[in-house]
Amino acid sequence: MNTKRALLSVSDKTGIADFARQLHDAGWELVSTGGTLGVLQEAGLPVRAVSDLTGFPEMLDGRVKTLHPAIHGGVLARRESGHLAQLEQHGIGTIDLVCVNLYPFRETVARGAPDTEVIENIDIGGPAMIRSAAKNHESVLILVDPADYALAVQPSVSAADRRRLAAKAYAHTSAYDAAITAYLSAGQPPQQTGAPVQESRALPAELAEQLTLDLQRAHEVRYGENPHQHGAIYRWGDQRGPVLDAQVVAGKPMSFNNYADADAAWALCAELAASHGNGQAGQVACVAVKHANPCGVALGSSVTEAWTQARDADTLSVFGGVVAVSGPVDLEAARSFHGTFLEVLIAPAVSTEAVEWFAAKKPDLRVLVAASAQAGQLDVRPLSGGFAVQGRDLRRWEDLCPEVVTAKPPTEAQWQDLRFAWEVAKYARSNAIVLARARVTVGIGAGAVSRIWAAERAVANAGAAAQGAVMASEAFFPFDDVVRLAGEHGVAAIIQPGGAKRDPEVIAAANELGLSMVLTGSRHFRH
Ligand code: 93A
Repeated sequence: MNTKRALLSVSDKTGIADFARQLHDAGWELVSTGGTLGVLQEAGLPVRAVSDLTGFPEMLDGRVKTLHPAIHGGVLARRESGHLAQLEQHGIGTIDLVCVNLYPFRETVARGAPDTEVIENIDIGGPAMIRSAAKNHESVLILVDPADYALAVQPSVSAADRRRLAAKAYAHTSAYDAAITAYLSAGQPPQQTGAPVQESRALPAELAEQLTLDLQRAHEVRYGENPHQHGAIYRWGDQRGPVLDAQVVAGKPMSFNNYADADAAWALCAELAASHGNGQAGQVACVAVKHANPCGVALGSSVTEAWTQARDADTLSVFGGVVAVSGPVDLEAARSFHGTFLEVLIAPAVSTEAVEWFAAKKPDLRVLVAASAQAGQLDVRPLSGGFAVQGRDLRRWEDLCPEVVTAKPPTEAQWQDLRFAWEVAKYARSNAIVLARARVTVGIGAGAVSRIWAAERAVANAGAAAQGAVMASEAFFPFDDVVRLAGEHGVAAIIQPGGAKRDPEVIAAANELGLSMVLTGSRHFRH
């Protein structure tokens, strides 16, 4: 059998010498570009220079190293007589493994390097090799991630793994090109004046790399949001999710809307549980969701108490809702769901007796045991022909420095409620106003196109319960109207980001009405 040939050309040299040694021990011939060659030679490994294969030196300050038929022919040739004969005619040998990582373009941008240096860090030869090898993945192994080195030294690599590595390779080059596109689209770089660079919130490389095109069908659903729409649930790469991987222990199969709502309910429930002691100190969280918005949220001393309070917070909206609880559901807790029509219940655990009770008494209710998985870090919104992507809103209460701006500060109990209401407001669609008291929501206005309407909805839901409650707003008040409405209904304290032009008027209104107001400096739109 012919000796297998591996081409190694990496900017990040971590682990490359060890990997090359394993390849060498397994009988591979090693070929490398200048810098990588030096590292391998220093490690005492026999390695050939790319220039030895191409008959050309690296030229144009390294801009042309591997861009040559001796390299791309060796990678791209089909392993069949026609192509192999052509290689032979030109004295080209096959290349069976390509291990490349690219010039550090994003890192160069991130450290504020001058434009000429950034442009020089646009890798051309590397992506070309990655794309060639990935195209010919049936015959060539393509490695862009040191985590896959171990797989490559196995005696044989399955067709499925080769294809997965190829998909990963194209995801790698497309993320790289996306970063170049973003840089160039931002226009002319600023003159190098030494002025401080404004902090950039562009999607960083670590997150962009999660934008793999590796998608797998995770669940079938009967249809999409409506019966005349198609639908399916997909998994991104090898990510797991608490709802995506939840176990359905009772009830009907999950629908498209059930997945979306259960995910929304669980995300808020998990944040509240983490923020308020997760079952210790008697704090169990319950979140009822309708159409991705919370409609009743409570902390309680048990699942039963948290659930009954969340239910009673808005007995109309909870009908047909999706409920998440942060504590295990036993038979007694299960019985407390009697009498309310729900679509989905999700919990970290459900006892056998509870499952049997649900199966007998509420056969349609989908009962889910959440998988112990972190929620993903990316938040994606569809656009026609593409999508908008951002890091998830991971800002927690501990990350804030809330500032009291009124003469009257909140009481200790009101602080607790402000924290709770702020957490709920983060998970409600904008414009969102949340009223809460004793860590139970008493009125929620969400998804309103004007902030005053969100506030009107919230106080109308609350009725008499607005008296003495606290209010949270996920974004600032452009006018003092919401504060005046809150005052009229007896709201005692307000938390909001602040930062509006009319903040002085808004604060003056709060002082005039004897309310407390806390500014967080942090907006939480959820559109
Ligand atoms: O300047 S390039 O775009 N031209 C090339 O022909 C080429 N071939 C490999 N950059 C090229 N590379 C890149 O060089 C690889 O993607 C890798 O990042 C780097 C490895 O160079 P060295 O081994 O000299 O450190």
